Amino acid sequence: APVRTVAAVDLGAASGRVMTGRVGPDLLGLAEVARFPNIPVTVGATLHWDVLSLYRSILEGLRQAGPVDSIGVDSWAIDYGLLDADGKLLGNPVHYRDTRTDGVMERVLREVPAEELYPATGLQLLPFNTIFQLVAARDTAQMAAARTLLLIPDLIGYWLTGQIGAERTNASTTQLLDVTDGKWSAQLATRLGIRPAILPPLREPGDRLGVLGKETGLGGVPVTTVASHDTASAVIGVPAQGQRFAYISCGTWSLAGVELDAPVLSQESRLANFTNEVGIDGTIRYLRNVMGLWLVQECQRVWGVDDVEPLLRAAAQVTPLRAVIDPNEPSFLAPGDMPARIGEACRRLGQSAPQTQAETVRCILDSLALAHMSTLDDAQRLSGRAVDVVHIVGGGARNDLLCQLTADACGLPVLAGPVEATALGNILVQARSLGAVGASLDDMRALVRATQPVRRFEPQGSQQVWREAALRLDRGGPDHSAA
Ligand code: LRH
Repeated sequence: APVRTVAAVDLGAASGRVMTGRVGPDLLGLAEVARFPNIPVTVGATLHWDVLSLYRSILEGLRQAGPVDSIGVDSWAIDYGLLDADGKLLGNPVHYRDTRTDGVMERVLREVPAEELYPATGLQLLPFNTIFQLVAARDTAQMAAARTLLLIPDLIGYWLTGQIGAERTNASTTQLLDVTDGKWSAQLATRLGIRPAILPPLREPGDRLGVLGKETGLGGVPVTTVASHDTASAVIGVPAQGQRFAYISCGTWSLAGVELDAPVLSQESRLANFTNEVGIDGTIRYLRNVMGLWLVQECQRVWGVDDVEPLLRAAAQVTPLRAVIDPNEPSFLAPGDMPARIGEACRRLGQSAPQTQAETVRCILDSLALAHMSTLDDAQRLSGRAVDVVHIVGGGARNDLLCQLTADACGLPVLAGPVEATALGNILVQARSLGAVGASLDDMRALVRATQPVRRFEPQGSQQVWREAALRLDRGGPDHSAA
């Protein structure tokens, strides 16, 4: 098979990037072409994504990438733009951290009980799931004018090619997709006052989407549908062998879980707030969202500290497990004074608040490691899938302290990397469609294993201290992760 060059557009909540990949049967080379910040904008009282700025940066990045055989786009999940009857975007997409969904989930659950919603959709309850955002927007003029809902990568794909559709892995994060028959749940939508007609036809990762429109100035290049949910692409890029592995896709969020062949829809799974997101080739990502490095990022913003490395070095010197919090406390979700909120959470749990930046960061990292531990414990128990190793991919794989703490807490070796698992997953799906790599998920992972550096962290110390630290969180009352 010939070597192919493809471009991956990967939009994260904090930054976007355009990467190129050179791919062949024994080759997987990655180069970063452009990286740009993703800065939300408050207009009125609403937090928006600056989607035109992202689009401009994408086009610039693609221009710099030079000639490629195909382009694929992935992004964070759940958020969407609405098109009117002329195919024009209605307003700027709203950020999932916006407050418009406050209290909406609770209202919806009175209309459709969780006992019914969970087996139908398989999704964990996150207050900002697309379904709740749509209910929050139900009576707006914008919604009345809306004809088509496009998730962010589908919106970018539409602007690039003129083609409309809903890529399946990302569609599965809306809570409007039926996890059993794989179709949009028109009935559920209608029941909640969401017009099913706005939900576009589903398409599959690997499908040819279209070609770049003339007005992009980059004409004629094919665009391939990838696993457009960034987490779905990241899990493709996990260099795992066999099935006995857990993954943590660690960036703004820590998405921690296992890969299964079928969803787990039990009552226990629902109460533990585990999600069944659709992956490539019929796989299920059985995981729970842990509020990840957002907690550090938001501290950095408040402190005005751009470089995280000195903070991490200082945090490594702090006494371990001085104070721990539940990262999934709802109060951490919105932008704001994170250091103060962390301090309050510590005090509420009967611990003294961190006094320095280093102590605050250490508190967050200890707490994330602890959340990784309980999440992966739950994932194994609820799914029956035992694991021998934890793969950390994404930006968090660069964070040695977090990788080591996670190994210690889980009592398992951590394999860290690749940092760019999402872009690799994006690239591999395109390459597969072009016939440049083996056809199976195992083939794709074998190529990642053979070509990408991975670092190993052995568990140290006794897990007992972590189990004891976990007990401190019980004083906080019921498990917040279950909403
Ligand atoms: C990670 C992610 C995650 C979603 C969140 C909104 O970037 O896609 O899987 O839960 O963003």
